[in-house]
Amino acid sequence: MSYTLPDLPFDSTQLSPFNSKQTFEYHHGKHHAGYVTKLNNAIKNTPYSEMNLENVILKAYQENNKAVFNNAAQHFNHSFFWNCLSPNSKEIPEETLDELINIEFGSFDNFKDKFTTAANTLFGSGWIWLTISNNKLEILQMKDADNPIIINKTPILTLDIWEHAYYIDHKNERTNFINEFWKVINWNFCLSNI
Ligand code: MN3
Repeated sequence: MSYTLPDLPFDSTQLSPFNSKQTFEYHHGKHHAGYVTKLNNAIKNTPYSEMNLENVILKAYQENNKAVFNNAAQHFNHSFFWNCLSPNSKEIPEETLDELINIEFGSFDNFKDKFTTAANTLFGSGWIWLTISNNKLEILQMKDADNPIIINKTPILTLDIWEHAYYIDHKNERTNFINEFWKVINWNFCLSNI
């Protein structure tokens, strides 16, 4: 099988000042598209082309096949990230997710502080993930293309901390990008991952 670039699940003009239309033109239209093209080239005529994306990520990670792993994981990570964003964000999550956050972190504000600190302190490029495993939530800092699939945890929410995610709009001010992220989270999507 070959992969295609998914459409953004929102109007790219509606998420400013978190990210502008121009950022999405590059981040989705160039970076994400590039990962999809390189992934298709890397798996062509190999056993990877017969697997689903999660199995490609796991097997390539186990085999230390960096060309396949990096592009497969980045395709998954970006597709997941777009789904985490919405111009119609509610302030806090609902139902089960709200309950699990309170159990694990004490309060939503405490969770927000911990996730924000993880995002601010990640050195270099990577992703911040909220994951669930055995009904327990966890915030993870992961480098480069790494994601929770490689450690058998289920992703709920992610934030892209590569500079290409924020440099056009926020330059070196990663903190501003992270602060704006809290205003555009699609909590319904997050809840659907539990
Ligand atoms: Mn990115």
